Amino acid sequence: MGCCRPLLSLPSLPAVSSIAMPASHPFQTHAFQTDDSRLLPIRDKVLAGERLNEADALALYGTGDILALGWLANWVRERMHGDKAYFNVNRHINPTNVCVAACRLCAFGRKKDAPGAYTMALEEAFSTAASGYTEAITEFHIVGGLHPDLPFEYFLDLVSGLKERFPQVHMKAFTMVEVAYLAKRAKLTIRETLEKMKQAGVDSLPGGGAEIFSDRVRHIICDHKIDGDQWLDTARLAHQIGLKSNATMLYGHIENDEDRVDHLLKLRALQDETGGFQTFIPLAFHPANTPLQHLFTTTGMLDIKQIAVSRLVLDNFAHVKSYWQMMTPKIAQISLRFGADDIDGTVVEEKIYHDAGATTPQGLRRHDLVRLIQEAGREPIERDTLYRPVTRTETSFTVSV
Ligand code: V47
Repeated sequence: MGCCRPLLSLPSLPAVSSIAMPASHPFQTHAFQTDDSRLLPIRDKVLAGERLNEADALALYGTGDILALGWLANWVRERMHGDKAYFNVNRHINPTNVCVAACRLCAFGRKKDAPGAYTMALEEAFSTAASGYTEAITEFHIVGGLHPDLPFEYFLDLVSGLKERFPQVHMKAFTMVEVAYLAKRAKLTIRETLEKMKQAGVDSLPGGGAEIFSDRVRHIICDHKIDGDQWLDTARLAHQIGLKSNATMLYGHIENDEDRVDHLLKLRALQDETGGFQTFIPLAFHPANTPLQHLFTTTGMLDIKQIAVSRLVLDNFAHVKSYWQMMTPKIAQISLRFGADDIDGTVVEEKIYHDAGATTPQGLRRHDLVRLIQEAGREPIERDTLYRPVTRTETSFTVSV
């Protein structure tokens, strides 16, 4: 690492392995080196298990020393998970793309009568759920547009109908944005809405719709969505009634480093309060076919940096996911050495990023995910949505509880 450049490497400190590696940390053994002096105090904090602050997070975003940043994030990742890298066998279901919101970031949503608009009848959603895969699915990931006419009962019947037909499958359904919209339409409180969803069979919530909490940016990229505080309030209520959720951040559009740090710190504060987030998933913006299509796509450097900074700042999140659909399988794989411990699942059918120009496959097979992880030198662990290990045969699976 850094063989040919002048190194600001720790004259006054003993070798990293002796100051910082607990005996129980047998993995990363090569020494930390950097040509960015701003990283030295941050390294000390990370190795001491101290929380990073706003200035630290900004310095991490500001560095070009991706290997030093990766060293730190990998150190934390290995301390938390050793060599384990998680994936799941899941299927995405998008029951409708009809959406009242018209967000500039989005290529998926359509007005009701626009070409390409669709809404699945319940039977169609049930048969979609059963199609496109051969290995037993452990999770349905269900998200869609904000449909102006579909009643709340449609969504409850969708989940209860799926539960009835696939009782072993975890229902990770509806973003905070959908929950808040359905509450408004059904004239219920958010808590009542979440409770009814839970009764119908929702087991946890995905992390979408968080975008970037900054009002300035949100007004431009997703003006008609709930604001950042409402997203956080909805997540808080979900956690309070016992539903775990994920959290996301959309980056690589018009936000700046301060916006990203603000977003991460707000998530960290809520996690301190509830402990209800399972995984953080940074989502790289895909501009094609959106009103923001003049923007560039993200670079590999930014994608990897985003994973590493997330791992270091979100010290109270158990998992950082490098979603292969969003990052590409190649970057997701490399991320497993830069802070990520999860690459998401088989997915089967993906619409949101493919409408926005993604060139990744629609789905990957279980053995593809295993290979990506193994070739990164990590140990593949199939998990369920709650990160319990899954053991499977050809046609069935068992979750270790
Ligand atoms: O909420 C929409 C984002 C999200 C674009 O919880 C876009 O396990 C990039 O949240 N370019 C949906 N991103 C996806 C999501 C997700 C995915 C995988 C796993 C989990 C999880 C959650 O996708 C949206 C929005 O933030 N999005 N349009 C776009 N053009």
